[in-house]
Amino acid sequence: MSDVTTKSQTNTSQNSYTNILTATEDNIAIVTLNRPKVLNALNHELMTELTDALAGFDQDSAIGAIVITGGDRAFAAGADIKEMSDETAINIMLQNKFATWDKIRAVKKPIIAAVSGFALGGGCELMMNCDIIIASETAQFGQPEINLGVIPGAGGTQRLTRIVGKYKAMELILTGRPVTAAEALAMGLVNRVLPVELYLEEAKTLAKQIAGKSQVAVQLAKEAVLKNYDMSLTEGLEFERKNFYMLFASDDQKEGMKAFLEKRPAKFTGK
Ligand code: DAK
Repeated sequence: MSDVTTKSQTNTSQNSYTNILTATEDNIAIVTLNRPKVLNALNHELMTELTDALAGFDQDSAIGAIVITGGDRAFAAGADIKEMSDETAINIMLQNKFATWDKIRAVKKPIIAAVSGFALGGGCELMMNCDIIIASETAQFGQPEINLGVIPGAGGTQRLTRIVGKYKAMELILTGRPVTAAEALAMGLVNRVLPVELYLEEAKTLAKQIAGKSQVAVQLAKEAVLKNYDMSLTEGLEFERKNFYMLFASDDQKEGMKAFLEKRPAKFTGK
């Protein structure tokens, strides 16, 4: 065993991304969602950059694990409502821009989410695509899509139900109520909760620990765990997505998203 302690060095990559930051530190990669003015709302450009960066690190033999994080105020407050609000059911289905999200599932290396502040809607779903979740005490989690007149569309109805069970998932998805980090820990939605000044370091430490293992074993272990977890998920995801797209034919989706953007309560008609 070496008696020389090497200090971690963070290398921030020079790349053309505008909505994320990427860096490497020892044998891990760190991807930071970076649209702080809109609480890291996940627009298509950000998702394209994120999945491109993840695919790159997945191919990079020097990297053993990936950390995805946001800012202390927000991991991500969901998909970009402004970008979605005027979509039509047919357009959203034909263009299928949301298909980018599927690429996260293809990442073979372990992904650790370091989550602080808002992890809502697509933000919570992005987090649930990760393999281990470290939260700050200020984190809050939820699926508020119902308040916009839609439903979760990136796996929330399927993954959240598998993680926390039917009754908790129903409550969160049907009411849109966010839960605190402490509640999330109690329901098994996160691995552990730390003070805000420590959560990211903890995630990096864990990532380095995993990156130090046999990479082939780590990848096959991840694949095996997901295989078990994944059974019959595909059908559920397809069903959920069709219903998500179909809701863009409703008045309530138009009203819900418009009301959000106008900062007023929505008036739903059930049509
Ligand atoms: N989209 C766009 N802008 C957002 C946003 C979002 N999701 N969340 C926040 N912002 C913007 C706000 O509009 C505001 O912008 P300005 O007015 O300053 O220009 C800025 O971020 C700061 O937000 P607030 O002023 O609202 O900040 P507050 O602290 O008062 O409130 C909040 C924070 C997080 C409680 C609130 O912003 C909020 O409720 N945000 C919306 C949360 C939400 O409803 N999220 C779910 C969105 S729907 C799919 C994949 C993904 C999805 C669906 C399908 N497929 C693969 C098919 C995902 C859908 C969703 O996530």
